[in-house]
This record gives sequence, structure tokens and C-alpha cells, in this order.
Amino acid sequence: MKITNARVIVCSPGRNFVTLKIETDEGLTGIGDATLNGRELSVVSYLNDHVIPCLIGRDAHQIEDIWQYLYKGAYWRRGPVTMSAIAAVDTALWDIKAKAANLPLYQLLGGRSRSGVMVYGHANGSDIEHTVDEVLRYKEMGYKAIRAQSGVPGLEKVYGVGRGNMFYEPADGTLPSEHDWSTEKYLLHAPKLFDAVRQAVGPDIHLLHDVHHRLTPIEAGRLGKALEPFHLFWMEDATPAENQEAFRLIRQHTTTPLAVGEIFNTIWDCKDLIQNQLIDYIRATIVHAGGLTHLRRIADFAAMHQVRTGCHGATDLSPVCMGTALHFDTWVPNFGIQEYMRHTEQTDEVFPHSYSFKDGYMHCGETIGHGVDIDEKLAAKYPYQRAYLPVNRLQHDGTLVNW
Ligand code: CS2
Ligand code: MG
Repeated sequence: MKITNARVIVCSPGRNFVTLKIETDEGLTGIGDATLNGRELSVVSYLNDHVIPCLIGRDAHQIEDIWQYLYKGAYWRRGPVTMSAIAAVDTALWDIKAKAANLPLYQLLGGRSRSGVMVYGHANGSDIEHTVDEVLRYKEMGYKAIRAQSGVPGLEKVYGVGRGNMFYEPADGTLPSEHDWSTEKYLLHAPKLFDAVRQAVGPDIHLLHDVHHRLTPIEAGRLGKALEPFHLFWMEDATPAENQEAFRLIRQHTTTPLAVGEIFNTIWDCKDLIQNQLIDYIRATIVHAGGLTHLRRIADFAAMHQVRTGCHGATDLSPVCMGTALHFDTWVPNFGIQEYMRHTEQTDEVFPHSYSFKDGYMHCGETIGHGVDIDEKLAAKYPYQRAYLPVNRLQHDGTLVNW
């Protein structure tokens, strides 16, 4: 089955998405997500100018060889742009292979390992009271796991708050907006937030929190310890993970489970974290970690160390990524949880899909392939709009820090 054509479709139904469509001489087509928030057009160029010319005429069934060809053959390996481009090709080819086999994708991975995929939703509020109300609203909707983020007194804007009811879109300007940050204010506030939330929601709901890369290792150790009484499911991205060793210091101070990896692109970004038992959940996902072919390797390696998966699933990862991730989640033996930040209605219309939500669990559906399609005519009505993620500066002296 020869690849005869491949096209990149860029649209902005509520937010920007980049989708690769691959066509074959047997009439089967497949699509893959290539969206890199705030840097979308760099992946578009990587695909159009460098990858697509190499795909035409190749055997669409040779997923592994094409993966190796694009990874080793690029010479310049790894990184978010390269690995998002490879991910889009990989996802589209798995979609085609599953359609050729007339099977839903999870069947090709080894079949179903669970009846449904437990997901967590995003409850966020301007203050503690508002966040508690939001958490209770999610519990009402049947969620078994809820992430809580709230505004911090004295800080105008913080990560995860505002900009949408069931979703949170951080990319907000034609130039990066600048937010203020104070670690002191945040560290005093976060334990109070989880004290109130745990009291309101009771002992059975899983609670999660995203620190979003903002603390030093010792500050993360302090926060993890302060949150122990509220037994969180995980504390996420507590400190930037370029220095994987940093997590050893956090481990020395707290038993709060640690999750990391949404910005990881290859297994090398988490090798030391996993083999030294420094994390409990790996958040790498399909679109930014080289597709299904590479994410399976990361998951198998993690399983050897009892590290479970917790795939990234924010609104800026398209329904194509979500659909494929749910097939992965349905199969993967060391599954932990799946993030599920809903998309806008416009997005859902442009990307018809067979996955569904019920009582806190997602179901990938039994449609052949990964079960997500794109309505190109409708997509064309939503042209790309440049948008940047914010940057963060220390409130007291303007120092540039992690957003
Ligand atoms: C976040 C994301 O969902 C999460 O865990 O860390 O919202 C992240 O900020 C965005 O995906 C960045 O584009
Ligand atoms: Mg996160």
C-alpha cells in the first residue's frame, strides 16, 4: 500500500490545530495531530518542507521503518518540533493500518486491558471558595478524579485559572502576555486550597494539582510535604525536569506522588527519572513524544519500574491526539489516568470522533482506526490566528521565571 499524497491542514476552531492527512493508493487515509501550542507553524514547515517529500511512494504499512527513517535520518534528533512532526506521521499510519485491518486501533496494540479509561477534569476558580464549587460541580458530573487550580491572593493571573468553562486555553495573545509570580504567596496558599477542597469533596475523589514547573526542588519538597494530609493522586511538574536528578531531592522530603513529562519528546527525557524511581506517573503523550510507536516504548520501560501512565490531554492537543491516546490507554498495562480537558463545540464539529465520556470514564469507541476524522470544508472556515503562551516574571523584581 503506497503513500500517494500527504497534506497539512491548519485551522483555528476556537484555537489553532495542525493536522497531517496521509493518502494511499488503496484509498485508505489516516490523520495525525501535529499541534505544538504557540509554535504551530514551525511543525507545519517541518512537515511540508522536509518530511512529506520523503513519504511519497513509501509502503504505508512500514510504520517502524518510517519512524526510524524520520528519527535517525534527520541526523538532528529529538526536540518538540521534530518529534511532533514524527508523531503526526506515526499516528496517521497507525490509523491507516487499523483501517486496513478493519479493527479499532487498540485491538492492534494487544486488545482491551480495561472496561474504561479513568480521566480527570479541570476544576479551576478565582479563589478557594469558587474552586471548591467547581470541584463539587465536577463530582456531580461523575468525575472520579479532579484537578484543582485556583487564583492566588495577590497575584493577578496564575496558571490554570479563567479563560473557559470546561477547558483552559493558555495561549492568549498575538505577543506573549506577561504574568506576575510569587512562590511565597503560592506556597502559603496551596495547602489552604487543598484543605478546603478535601473537606468539601470527601475522601474518595482523587485530587490532582499542577505546579506547572514553578518551584525549585526544595520548594517542591516543602509543598509535597504540606499537601500530604490531603493525599493527592499526584503533584505535577513540581520543578523543571531538564535536570532529572532534581527529583531525588523532592523524593527525600515527601511521599506525595509525582507526575511529570507533558513536555517530554523522547524516552531520554525520562530515563533517569523512571529507572531511579523518582516519579510515579509519566505524562508524555502521543503528539509530542513521537507518536504511538515511541510512547509504547516509554510505557514499557516505565512498567518495569512500576511507573504508570498519565497522558497529557489539554485543550491544545487536538481530538486526533485525544482519540489515539484513548486507544493507547485502553491497552496499556501500566495505565494510571488520562487528562481530559474538553474541546470547544467548534473544535468537536471540525473533528468528528467516536470517543465518549460516561461517569468519569472515557471510551475510545469501536470505530475502525483511531476513530477521529477531520471535516476539511468546515476547518477551512477557521483560519490560523497567531497566539502565544504567556511568560512569567517575579512580582518583586521582574526576573523571568517558568510560566
Ligand atoms: C497543562 C497544560 O494540562 C496541563 O497539564 O500543563 O495546560 C499546558 O499548560 C498546555 O498544554 C500548554 O500549551
Ligand atoms: Mg501540566
